[in-house]
Amino acid sequence: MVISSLADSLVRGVETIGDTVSETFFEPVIRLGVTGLARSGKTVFITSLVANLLDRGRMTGLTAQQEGRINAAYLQPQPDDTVPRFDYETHLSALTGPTPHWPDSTRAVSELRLSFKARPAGLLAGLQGARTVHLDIVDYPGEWLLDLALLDKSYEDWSQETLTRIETRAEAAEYLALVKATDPSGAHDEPTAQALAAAFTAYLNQAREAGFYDCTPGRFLLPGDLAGSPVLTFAPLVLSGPSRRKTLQREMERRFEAYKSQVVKPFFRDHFSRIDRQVVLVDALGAIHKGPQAVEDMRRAMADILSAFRPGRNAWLSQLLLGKRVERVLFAATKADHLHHTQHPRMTAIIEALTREARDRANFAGAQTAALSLASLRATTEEMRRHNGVELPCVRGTLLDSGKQAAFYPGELPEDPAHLLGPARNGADSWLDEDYGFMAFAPAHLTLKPGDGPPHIRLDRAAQFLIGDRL
Ligand SMILES: Nc1nc2c(ncn2[C@@H]2O[C@H](COP(=O)(O)OP(=O)(O)OP(=O)(O)O)[C@@H](O)[C@H]2O)c(=O)[nH]1
Ligand SMILES: [Mg+2]
Repeated sequence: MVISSLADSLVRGVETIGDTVSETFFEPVIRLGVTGLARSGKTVFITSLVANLLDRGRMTGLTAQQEGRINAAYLQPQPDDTVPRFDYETHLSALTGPTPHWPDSTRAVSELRLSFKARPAGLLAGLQGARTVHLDIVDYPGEWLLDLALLDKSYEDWSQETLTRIETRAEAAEYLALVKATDPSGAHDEPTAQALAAAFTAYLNQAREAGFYDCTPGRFLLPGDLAGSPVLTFAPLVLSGPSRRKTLQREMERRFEAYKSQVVKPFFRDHFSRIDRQVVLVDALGAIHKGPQAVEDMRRAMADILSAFRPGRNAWLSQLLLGKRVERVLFAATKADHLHHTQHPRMTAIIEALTREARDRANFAGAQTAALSLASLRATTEEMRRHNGVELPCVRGTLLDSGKQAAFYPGELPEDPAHLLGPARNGADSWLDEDYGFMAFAPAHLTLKPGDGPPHIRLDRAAQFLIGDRL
């Protein structure tokens, strides 16, 4: 334990020196992390952000663009040779091709480098010519941040906490029955371990479908090339004391520790520790549609995700970061094109309230935070429709299922976010006053003017907060 954290901080130390030297003498690099829970809109966000930074006609909210200081932007080979490249071209052609469709789910970390030639602002502008600034965008699943909490736990604590939490969930019934029939002090045999892990993974998948967000270990849902390996073949059991040699419990314990050291730690060391700016995407509308329990669960998951940005709580992580911290964190409610713009301020108030606790923590750690609602790719237009004598602010788009055009009114979000978050916290089963609809729209057919990126809502404001000060 001691040796490994020492080694980690050595690696980090060498890297820090490397970064500083190149930043001072050569070209500044901004590492932007993009995360969010599954389906929160990460891939669409990065694709549209990059397209709109390459063709900046719709980026007037980005000061450097408004001041005409960006001479050029272009894609470059990324610095990390072992991280998959973010497949920008494929995702863009899905969104903007002749038959527009949403990109496929992505299940791992990926990276893309975009470089700018920009003239500095203010006094330096007259003295210095254009300089190069690199933006390295790193896409990674938010579920991986939730795993940070595992580092402080023993297998025994984790088992007990997990089983208590899922006790009353219908989705867990099958798994819990299997646990009951399992003797952890029996001899380890692989088929039993595999059956347990498979049943636990099935529970996690169902729980996530049902709107629970506390679905860790994160890699069980997104195994990538670790699928089927021992490091993902463990599960929580009812334990009654320390493990003995060769038992199922001892082997599960060993694999849990291996998951921590060989899956969780490398992610924080190789990716998380190098991030300067972070955007956390939240599909708040999706959660509101699912109901109070999903909203409360999402609030908790956000607080947990954000504990990674207050590393003081975790000794291993603080040591790894050596005082380096994420400087800015943006919380963005995505898919705002599902709402008429008159409702956007309410959406933003909800995302602010939903992440309040988490934001207070990040502020405490010295990072600047902000919240906004955005649409990475606007798929709708707005219209007012008369219904039972009242004018309703609607959005119109192509329905994903049928391909038909439809106008849609999602329901009126409350002015005071507490009207949603209060019942959610108190365990309400359904919303009292409103039902919130959610409709999946297909991306619209686009004909872009030269110099314009895909249509969006407030993507330029997001970019300004995240990188504007460095351009
Ligand atoms: N209307 C609308 N829908 C969006 C927008 N962004 C994302 N979506 C919807 O959300 C879905 C998920 O978006 P992705 O960008 O693939 O989300 P992700 O976080 O990368 O998802 P995973 O890779 O599965 O974790 C898309 O398939 C769209 O249906 C948007 O700006 N507007
Ligand atoms: Mg994705």
